Amino acid sequence: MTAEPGFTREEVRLALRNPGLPLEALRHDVTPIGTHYVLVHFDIPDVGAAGYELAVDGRVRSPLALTLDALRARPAVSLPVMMECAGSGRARLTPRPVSAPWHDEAIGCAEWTGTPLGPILEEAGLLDDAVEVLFTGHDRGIDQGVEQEYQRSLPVAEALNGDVLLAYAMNGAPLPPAHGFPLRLIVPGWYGMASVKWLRSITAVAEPFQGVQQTVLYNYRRSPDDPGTPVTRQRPRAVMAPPGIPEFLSRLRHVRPGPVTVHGRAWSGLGAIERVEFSADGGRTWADARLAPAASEHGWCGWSYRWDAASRGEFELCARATDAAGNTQPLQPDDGWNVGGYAVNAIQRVSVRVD
Ligand SMILES: Nc1nc2c(c(=O)[nH]1)N[C@H]1C(S)=C(S)[C@@H](COP(=O)(O)O)O[C@H]1N2
Ligand SMILES: [Mo]
Repeated sequence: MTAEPGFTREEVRLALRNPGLPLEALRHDVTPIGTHYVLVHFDIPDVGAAGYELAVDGRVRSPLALTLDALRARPAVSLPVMMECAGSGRARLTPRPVSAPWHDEAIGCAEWTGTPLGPILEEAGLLDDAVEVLFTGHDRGIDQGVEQEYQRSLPVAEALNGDVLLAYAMNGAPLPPAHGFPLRLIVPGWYGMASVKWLRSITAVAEPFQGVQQTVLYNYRRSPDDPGTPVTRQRPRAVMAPPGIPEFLSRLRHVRPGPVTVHGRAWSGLGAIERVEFSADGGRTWADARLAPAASEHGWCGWSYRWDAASRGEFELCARATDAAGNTQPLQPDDGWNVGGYAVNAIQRVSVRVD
């Protein structure tokens, strides 16, 4: 289903259930709990810590059942991880796919603590015919006419990647209910759909997973009958904290004449960020922003630009990131149009009045 130009009641309801990062929170290296975006497809399931057990099964030699205490007793790792919903930027498409109407705010960079998945899979012993590892949540619902648990898979090699975590803490505290209590997957560098929350089971499978969240949703399709390809890693993106002060309703920014330091964050799941550029004229001319050294492999990196707001008037501020693999951001959202509106990483545009 697609819509334009006004937002539908369904989109407004989804937006109220799924808050985004208030962009002023880009000032924090680690996104505070409560400002990190949330995306919950169905309902937050009622999963307690007592009696919780994670099943590791399917094409393995020795199936496992792990309690939370057993998971906590394993080696622990804490990683800042830049998470972004693949629906980022969808709200700017024409025609607009009807789903969570994200603009730029489906982002957050929390510090996740958990135990690496790889050694658990090795302990269970993946059989030779295992091609993917399927992750199933405790949440259930109906989408595309199909009743389902929320499920996504990873190819075996990605699941064995050392930085994939089974996380039980966010910023040092137990996972909040909306973020997957008591246990979730964290897949650094991938769009958020891979990081399955409220984990119930991990199943090695001998055939590629064909579920809705992989083959219909979170899948790049040019038309409804295009088989498409599953969405995987994050495309590069730079986002700025809008400078000055906002007008309540329009969100138009007001700044005083003179130098204005504009700052933001950038990331890519396809290579380290090598360059961030800034434009004050809607993307016609660009200048290099200053990049802070990357603090961690899977976090975001800070950038800033000293903009000389010398003359009064209206300006359209933009930022653009480029990664080490040469990927960058398109100027126009519709360049990335696909049925579900995924990974639309067109540049952000912030209207500012200097007065
Ligand atoms: N079980 C389950 N896991 C899930 C989801 C969900 O609805 N159910 N949403 C996914 C999507 S699409 C995203 S973008 C991230 C959002 O994680 P967050 O809410 O912690 O930011 O969780 C992913 N994991
Ligand atoms: Mo998402």
